Amino acid sequence: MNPTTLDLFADSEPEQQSRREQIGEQSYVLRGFALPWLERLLPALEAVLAAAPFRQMVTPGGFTMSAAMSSCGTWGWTTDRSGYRYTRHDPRTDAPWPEMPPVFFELAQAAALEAGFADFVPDSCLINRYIPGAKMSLHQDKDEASYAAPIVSVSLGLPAMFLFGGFERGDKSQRVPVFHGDIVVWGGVDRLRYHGVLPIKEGQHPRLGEQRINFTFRTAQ
Ligand code: MD3
Ligand code: FE
Repeated sequence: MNPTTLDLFADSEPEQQSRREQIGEQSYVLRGFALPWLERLLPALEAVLAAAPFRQMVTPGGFTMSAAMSSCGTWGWTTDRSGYRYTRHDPRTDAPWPEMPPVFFELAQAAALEAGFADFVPDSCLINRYIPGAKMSLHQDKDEASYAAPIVSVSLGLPAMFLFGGFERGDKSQRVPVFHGDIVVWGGVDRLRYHGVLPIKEGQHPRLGEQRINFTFRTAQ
């Protein structure tokens, strides 16, 4: 380890085995950050999904998204033929979205802090499920009322290749591999970058099976 590397870890909790990689001016990958939280995260995830199961949504253009989605927190992200929006209720059942489990909130806040964003208060967690072949095309996250807060993304299960683009669709993207337990945080000047996920490759994850699950925490309102 050189002195620069040591400085990088000077502020981190000693028990949190995590490496921080900077991928943009205000964007970081926190390798393995979610791993120590996993045994609390998974039961909480099961409870959310029991109340609001995964479903595949349709875009305004009429395409069925390959990733299946659910949400928890005050606001859930949905799309249908009439557009994209955050809603307080699950349109499948008309029930309020399940509350955000405390362990979700605490993990998102801890990861944001690790990336330099203090006081992150997410009010929305979109949960994406990818099976092999599923992908997410290049897009910007801009349905939120303000872009002041960062976005925190937790990856579980099968690995994925993120596309980390620029501020216009045609800008060159960098490819960032993400693995089980990694967290990506982006905000500030990087908040409106285009991004996407390449098709997930076949595989079996020892804990999650043949899928990738991603939590995307946002301050929607
Ligand atoms: C931000 N989800 O739900 S999040 C979404 O893995 C979404 O399910 C993806 O995009 C997923 O809106 C990716 C992580 C991510 C990756 C690359 C980015 C966020 C990024 C590049 C620039 C800005
Ligand atoms: Fe996105």
